[in-house]
Amino acid sequence: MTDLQRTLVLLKPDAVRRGLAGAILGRYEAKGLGIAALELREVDAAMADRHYADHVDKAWYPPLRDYFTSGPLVALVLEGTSAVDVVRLMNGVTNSVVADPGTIRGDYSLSNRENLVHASDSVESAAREIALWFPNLA
Ligand code: FUP
Repeated sequence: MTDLQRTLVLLKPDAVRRGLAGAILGRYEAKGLGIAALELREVDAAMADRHYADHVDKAWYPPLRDYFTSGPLVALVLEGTSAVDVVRLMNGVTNSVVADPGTIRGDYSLSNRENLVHASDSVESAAREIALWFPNLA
């Protein structure tokens, strides 16, 4: 059975600012994931709210939105076998302080907010997020 999936990945503004976009992208490529789309993007507050629709009412959302819109990010779609779960494992858990060494967050971040990367958390989320960020992707 093949399990070819696509997932929406963001190299968030801290990744670009810190010059880590290439190193992070290289990890995904070395794993064997393919790039289906990739674009440097400036994100406004309305786009942040659409992307984080599940979080907009949370107390920690306003500073998250400020961070998310603080500079350019790299939006991309990765594809490959079990891409949704594979990328989440590579990224590590949300709070980088406790993310496993060897994961992107575990190796490069010490923050629960500025944690470098976003990746869709399910096939359903991936479909929604890919449609939001890359509406013209076939
Ligand atoms: P993740 O799927 O790992 O990106 O995590 P969530 O969807 O739960 O949260 C989205 C983003 O909100 C995280 F990447 C970081 C931020 N966040 C905070 O700023 N504070 C929190 O307490 C939890 C998450």
